[in-house]
Amino acid sequence: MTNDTNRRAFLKKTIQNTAGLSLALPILNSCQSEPIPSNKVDPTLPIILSTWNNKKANQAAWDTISKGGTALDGVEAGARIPEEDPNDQSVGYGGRPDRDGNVTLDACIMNSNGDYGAVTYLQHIKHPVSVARRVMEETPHALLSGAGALKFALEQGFEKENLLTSKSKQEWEEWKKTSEYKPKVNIELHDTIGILAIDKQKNLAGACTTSGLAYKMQGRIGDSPIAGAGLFVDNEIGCATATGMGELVLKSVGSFLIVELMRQGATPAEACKEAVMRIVRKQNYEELQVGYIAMNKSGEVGAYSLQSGFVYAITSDNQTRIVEVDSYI
Ligand code: SD4
Repeated sequence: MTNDTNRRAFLKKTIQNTAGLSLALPILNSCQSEPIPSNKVDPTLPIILSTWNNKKANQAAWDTISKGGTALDGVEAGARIPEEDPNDQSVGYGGRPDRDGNVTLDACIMNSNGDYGAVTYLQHIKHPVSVARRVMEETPHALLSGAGALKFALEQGFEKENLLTSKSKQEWEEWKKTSEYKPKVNIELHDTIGILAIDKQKNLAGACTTSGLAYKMQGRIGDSPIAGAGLFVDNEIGCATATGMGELVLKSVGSFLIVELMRQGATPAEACKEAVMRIVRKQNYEELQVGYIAMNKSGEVGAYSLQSGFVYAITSDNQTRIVEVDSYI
């Protein structure tokens, strides 16, 4: 056996032992894959996919892309909807604070060129997704955090606002009476938005924005603003995004894993399921939720979650449906 043959045999065996799905062989050819040409207009597009029941966000993304916007414009427009909704207590304005009463926001965005911009621990700015886009487009950096992110946002003309609504403040004050912290499946009323789009030119983009876990420790950052964890877009292959307990997603680099599994030939649904199964096999997930959604370059979509109760919103042909997602438990 040559060295190369040995390496291939080893890789094949290792992948089969760890993946649990029959997705192994195409990885051996991945170095030879050609970029898929992406300049033909496809009349069945755009398609918008987002976590949870984010119908209004999908509609905003659809409207933006239908009027000639790019997939990137669409996901930004979509993500801004829950960010400005005071009743959405997982995102932007109205988000639940950390245990010290600070509303701290995490967001990121990726375009079809593989560019990425993000903010973490951003306070006082209603639209972190738009600041993330400015980081991507206007700075030599990819991620700005805390005071620096706020300074940059203000320099860019974003307005400083109070994001703690009286409803979220009241709930936090109630919580402080016991200060018991135990994240639990779906009771956090997750509605963090991860939003993916493919436009008529078959270009992909994604965004993810959140106020993170309610009553988290001060300084805690979740998966949502981290490339490869809460979001990943590879315009040759597909895109994926996550919601739920960010620590589980961070430790398994879930969205990157999903895109790479799709590169190896998995469908979006198979890839999401395998990313959840990695958590099941390696982490302590009891009572915690993680949900993934994904879309490939052909506009095929899929999803899977750790626990039941996860839904996604899909918009195509100007119609939005809410779809219940299969789960491990
Ligand atoms: C986080 N993944 O900060 C986010 C929370 C979330 O719906 O998705 N909530 O861990």
